[in-house]
Amino acid sequence: MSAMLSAARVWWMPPDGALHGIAIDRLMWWNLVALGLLFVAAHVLLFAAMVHRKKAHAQPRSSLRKEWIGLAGLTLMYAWMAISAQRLWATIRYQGAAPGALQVEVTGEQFQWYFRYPGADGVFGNTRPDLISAPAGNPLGLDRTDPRGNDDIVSSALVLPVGREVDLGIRSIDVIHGFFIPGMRLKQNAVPGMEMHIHFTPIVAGDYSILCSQVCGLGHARMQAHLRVVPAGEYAAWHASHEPQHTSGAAP
Ligand SMILES: [Cu+2]
Repeated sequence: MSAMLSAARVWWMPPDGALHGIAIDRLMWWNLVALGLLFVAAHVLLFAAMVHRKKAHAQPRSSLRKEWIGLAGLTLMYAWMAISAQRLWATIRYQGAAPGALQVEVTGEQFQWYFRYPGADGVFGNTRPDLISAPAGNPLGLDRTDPRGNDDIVSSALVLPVGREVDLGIRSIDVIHGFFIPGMRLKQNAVPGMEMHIHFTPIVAGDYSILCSQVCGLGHARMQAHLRVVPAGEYAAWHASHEPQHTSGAAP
């Protein structure tokens, strides 16, 4: 029933804003249609078997042939589901981002997301765990003695230009969080000690919710942020207007 309601788009995900999301939505829709039809067919067969049970006993050979046909059909269907899903996953996840993709570092912390952009040099500066201090204005532990990091921008909102590929490096500084943007069909765990990369291209300007999909503590439910997908000019102006992270009080 839920498969049929989903396939009819009565219950569906929020509108897709990412390029790769079109293929994900299409695959999910075909899977739900196939499962919905299978559900109906299974019940029709069950009912028919109850009604015609004596007749079936009288024709064992033809019934056996029908079973093999059904079994072969099911095998083909499940093989198609597995192969098409694996191929889609491979195209999205097994290839890295293009060299010109916009680099953004995402950091999860109980209970907030931080987004770091490199400055004009396009390079992130060093971070050091011993420098992490949110009260001092340095929640990511930026090393301000590193000249490459002087122009890094840290934001609590993710702002991206429409139509440009983005390479996100996802990290956590405490527990496992789940970086989740339903409107971009993106989900990736943030694991302490690792940097996981996912890439995507937002193609529809607008506002999208960013959630945490792993129960990460008492404030998990309020671990939310916003993604704003804006025209390229607006993004450039936003980036230029941001003060680089020079907070004299937090320098070592
Ligand atoms: Cu979390």
